Amino acid sequence: MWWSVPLIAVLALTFYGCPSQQNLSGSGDAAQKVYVAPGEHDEYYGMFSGGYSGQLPVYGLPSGRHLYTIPVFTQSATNGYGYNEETRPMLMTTHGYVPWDDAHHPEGSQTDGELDGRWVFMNANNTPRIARIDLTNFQTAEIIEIPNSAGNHASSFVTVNTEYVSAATRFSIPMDENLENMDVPISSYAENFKGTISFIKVGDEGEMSVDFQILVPGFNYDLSHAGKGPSEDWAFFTSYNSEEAHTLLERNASRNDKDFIAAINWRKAADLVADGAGEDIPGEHYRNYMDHDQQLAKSELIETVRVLDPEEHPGIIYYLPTPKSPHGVDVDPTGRYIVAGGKLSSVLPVHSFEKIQQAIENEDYEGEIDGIPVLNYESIVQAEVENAGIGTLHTEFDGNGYAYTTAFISSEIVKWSLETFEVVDRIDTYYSPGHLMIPGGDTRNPDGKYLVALNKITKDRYLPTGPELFHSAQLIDISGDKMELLLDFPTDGEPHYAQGIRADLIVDNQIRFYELEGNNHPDATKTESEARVERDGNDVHVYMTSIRSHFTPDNIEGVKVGDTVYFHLTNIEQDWDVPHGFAVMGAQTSELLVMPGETRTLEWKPKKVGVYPFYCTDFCSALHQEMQGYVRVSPEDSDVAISYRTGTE
Ligand code: K7E
Ligand code: CUA
Repeated sequence: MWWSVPLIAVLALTFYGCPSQQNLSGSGDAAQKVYVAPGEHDEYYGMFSGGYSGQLPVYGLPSGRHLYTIPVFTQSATNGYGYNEETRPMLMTTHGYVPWDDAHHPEGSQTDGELDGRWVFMNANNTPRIARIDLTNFQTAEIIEIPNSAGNHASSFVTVNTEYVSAATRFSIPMDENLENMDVPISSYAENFKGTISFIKVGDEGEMSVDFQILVPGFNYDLSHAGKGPSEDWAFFTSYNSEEAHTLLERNASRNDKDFIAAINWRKAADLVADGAGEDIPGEHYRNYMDHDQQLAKSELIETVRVLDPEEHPGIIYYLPTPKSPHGVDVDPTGRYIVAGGKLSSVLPVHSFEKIQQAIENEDYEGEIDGIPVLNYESIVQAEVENAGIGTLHTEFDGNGYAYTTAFISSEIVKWSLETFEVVDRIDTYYSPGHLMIPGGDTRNPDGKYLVALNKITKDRYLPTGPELFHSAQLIDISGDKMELLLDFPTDGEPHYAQGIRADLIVDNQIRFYELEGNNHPDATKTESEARVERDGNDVHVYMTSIRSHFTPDNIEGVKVGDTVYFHLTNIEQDWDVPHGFAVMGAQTSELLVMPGETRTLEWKPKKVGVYPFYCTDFCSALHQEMQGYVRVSPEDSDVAISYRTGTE
């Protein structure tokens, strides 16, 4: 019970009212370093993945303030994302409407290898997808499904100028052009299961398209990072299960001493595809995007995908042998070193990009798998970092010549030198870190000031909340020789990775409200005089406006049991931070929360005769409680005609 020591220490200290003294040498000093006075702003936005919440919670750093949660792969009752008619298409997939996913790796867009504050990409692991989040309004702008993939884990990492976002299968699956041939025994894994590594092209406005996929052997592909500097035309993907086991992977996929990092020359592959190389195969997938003009999401179905077979295109992919079931793969700021997380390895292997190029040139291969040359380990490894902790997973960099690696089992962060490859410092974390984040820590130019450990196990860190606990994030000062723990705060959902983005890259581009004039939603109501209710068979459309502190109309009659009512609410305010909400009794979705200048639609099917109140859910003015109305619902065969009004008897 490795955690029992700190647990006992904490229980002992609790008596003295001082539960978290571990590693806090000067706690007054630490408090000073994270104190952001009321009314002052944080230095960084921390975009933490919400893991199985499917969302992207945003924290201020260094304070740890929870600023906002961006709904991405999961419906959000807070603002109606995925519930209202405008945003539902965002969650459309070839499996139908999928209102939940498991979010993993947020990654900021880059220009010239540095964060540029335009977008954050994030992958869905369960039903393979990549989202693009717009940082001008902190909303999900686009979600693309990844075909021929299962478990989109090695995702969504960007190339130096955001030319591409990557994706790779975690679970290999049967692949065949003919759907019937996908129905194979699981025991035929080794012959029938294949993996794909996908490159999703990002256009100037951010629009995503699956440009090509590279067919790879049926291993499990785990994580990725693109190169930079000398390696900027390359991307690296770890794999495990080179044993191609299909049951009890815990044992059966841990047999080989080494698995592989796939090194892909994406530039070369992209050039080949641009010249017409590869083959279009079936690969149905949805692309869902917000139409900015109409402020509503649209879906399009794409039927095929371009695939490159490495046997036919030598030079696009090489395997780098790497001990042993590696997890993370990280490229240092100079682009010279590729660090693998050796989750079952006693050393942390560091490959040299220069040596990789040399080995390719010399055809220094130790074998070949399905047309993919396997480079000689001894020829490409620069160093094996010793004593880097047990269960090493992920590495980030400070830009000052040091790397920081999380060790899950020994529950620590280990700092080591990129010159001597020796460990120079270590700090305990509470407990079992997975990812870690340094603002800009995976770019060409990290801000080596803070590090956040994203811990998987929380145990005794906070007041207990029953069996389920939030995860714990720990902010560590890395500006000096010794790491110092500053702050510890809970995070909503499991933070697999995060991005720290300098606030000044984002704040100046913020949208404060949508211009009513530019709202081209087909059901928008821009003035109260245009507000109306229309019957169309059994559908009733309510074209409604909101402004402090009333709805127009607020009395509606003529609705009947059996009708479907669509409330199209336009918030006609033109001011920052004045949303209005809308809820009606018996609605089977969430409320609407409508931003100024925006139109949102709630579907409602009243089941019983009666008079139903509706109200604004967001306390918008002193007279917010007065912001309400009624819908009269008559029997199915009633002859009450549609009528509506506000402020008249
Ligand atoms: Cu990036 Cu958490 Cu998805 Cu490692 S994985 S921890
Ligand atoms: Cu509008 Cu409360």
